[in-house]
Amino acid sequence: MTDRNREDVPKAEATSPSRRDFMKGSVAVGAGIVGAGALARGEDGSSVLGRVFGPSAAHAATTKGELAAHVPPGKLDHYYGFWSGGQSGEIRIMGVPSMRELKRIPVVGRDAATGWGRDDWSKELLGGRDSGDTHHVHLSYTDGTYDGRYVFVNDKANARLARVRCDTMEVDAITDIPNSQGTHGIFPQRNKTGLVLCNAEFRTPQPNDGRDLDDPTAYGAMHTAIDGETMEVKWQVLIEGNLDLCATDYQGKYSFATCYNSEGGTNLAGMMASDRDYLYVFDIPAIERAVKAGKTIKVGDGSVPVVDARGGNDSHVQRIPIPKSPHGVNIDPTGRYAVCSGKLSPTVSVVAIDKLGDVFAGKIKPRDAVVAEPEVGLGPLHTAFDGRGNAYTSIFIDSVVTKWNIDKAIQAFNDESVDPIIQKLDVHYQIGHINASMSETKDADGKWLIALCKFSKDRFLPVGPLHPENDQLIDISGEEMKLVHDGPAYPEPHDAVLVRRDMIHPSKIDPRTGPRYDYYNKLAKEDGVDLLTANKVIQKGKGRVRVYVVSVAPAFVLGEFRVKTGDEVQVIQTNLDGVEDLSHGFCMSNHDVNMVVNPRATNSITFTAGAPGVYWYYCPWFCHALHLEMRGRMIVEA
Ligand code: K7E
Ligand code: CUA
Repeated sequence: MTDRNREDVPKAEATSPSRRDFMKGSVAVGAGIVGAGALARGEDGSSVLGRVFGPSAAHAATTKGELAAHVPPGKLDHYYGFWSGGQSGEIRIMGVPSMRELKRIPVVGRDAATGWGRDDWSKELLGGRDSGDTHHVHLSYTDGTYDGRYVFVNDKANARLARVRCDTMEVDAITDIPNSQGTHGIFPQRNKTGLVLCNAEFRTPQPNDGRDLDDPTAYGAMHTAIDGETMEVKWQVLIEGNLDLCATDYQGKYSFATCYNSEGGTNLAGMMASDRDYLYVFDIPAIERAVKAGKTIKVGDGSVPVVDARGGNDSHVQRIPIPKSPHGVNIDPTGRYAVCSGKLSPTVSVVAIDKLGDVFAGKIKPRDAVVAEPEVGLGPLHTAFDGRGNAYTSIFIDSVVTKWNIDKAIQAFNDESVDPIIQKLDVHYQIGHINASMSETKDADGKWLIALCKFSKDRFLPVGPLHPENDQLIDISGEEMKLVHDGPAYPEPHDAVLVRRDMIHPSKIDPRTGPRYDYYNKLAKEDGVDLLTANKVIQKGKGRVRVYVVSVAPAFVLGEFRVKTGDEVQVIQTNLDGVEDLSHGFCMSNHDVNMVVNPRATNSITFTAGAPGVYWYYCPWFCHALHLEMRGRMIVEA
């Protein structure tokens, strides 16, 4: 096989002011092969629903190759689904296949229910920025599969990486990423809890200190490595193009980034000008050698070593040409292939990872690492895998999922008589991300697929101009994909992973470990109190007061406390109930103060005491038959 640089990739041509029409037009012009009419239509989700919502136990095969999505009352799901929450700044935990929403984890936004973003500890973590945009959730790995320790998620809005502990399902670290805007794709290394790689989607002046304002050719973007254990930024690689989705191999050697704007354009037409963009391949050991040898530059405050890899292929970075404006990059469960979705090309490009050594060594051209390029439909975005050699690509413009076979696609690259496409299934509508059970691990099990659709249109009761998203569940256990469930979601999940339930071990009461308790133990030490017994008011001077309170259902042990009007009051509450599901909380009437305190947890919140008078504080979480009686008085003196 020689160079397969195909010339059949279309030129961008604006045919309509609407973005979707625009994309469709631009892709169809040159490709002219895959039209909506050629697609398999008429999959009837409702008939499948009728069959699977029988009395059978969850997950049991009903008939050959068919799974039950109905989880009867009292039965548990077989998978944890971790969904990003987009503009809500959350992570959501779903039960799969029931699609029951089990929990929302506030990450980078405020949450009125729990007080996240308002209580002292979370405010400390958030550093004053309490909105965000979470897109990509990935769990930490050991030996190519989930190790059940952490969940990582990006905040695109504020260039941050957050980490959630899997025992408490609470955020324990948030790292600001320097020299970056639009932190988008992230992926942890898969051989061990090592680095988490983070892509900056937006090119900016480097450093962004007022220089090069009107010279976009001088802009660049960072591929950043953060230590998944310490959450420290270790190094960055500066690249000329933008960096979109991210992936890692299974060995800890390479990380990947798609680039949809190799042109360096600052407007739509400029970003779509070329027929080819790139998959960037980063050689992590080579980058780390350069960092160690001091072959780095200073950008900004110079606190992070930066390898400058702009301009051309070298020992740190290789650029694999991919048609056109690629978006997703996903690694198959064998670890052999990186699948890049063309977005503005109707193709996905399959890159053989075992050829990358020869690419870096200069023995073959970068493009020679592409071993297949099947046409999957208009607007391919992301790909999932079933562990049986099949791939499932989300097709945004056509609103379908295309199932195709990887080996056949490789054969078809040299033999046009081979058709790798197995099935196209309608989804509703405009699918973005897609993922399959355990798809991102070596344990991909090919049972369930979730399709995160960006538009729900007519699928649910109308609820005003802001529609729910539609997260659809698809059974992929058999030859044919079968749609089994529509799941309305509050905007806007971007990505999700489905994790076998035996891999996650949440604690039922707070283990009282980690940085939250470093924070509270420090305060207690300073005041000479024990958090588990302290019920007292401590004057800190300058109008500052700390109030320690312990709660045991159904009472605050401290039934009243006195402060002066205008005092800065910090209430530090510890819940002594070590009973599963027995959360208390603290709400101060008419003070905009409300937080949860989970079993055996400590939490605190700070506010300014209002005008002189009596204010009742109460426990807002239903905890006991005498829950309503769980209250006390703050007496504010003049
Ligand atoms: Cu919505 Cu992964 Cu941010 Cu694709 S991204 S669709
Ligand atoms: Cu404690 Cu309600």
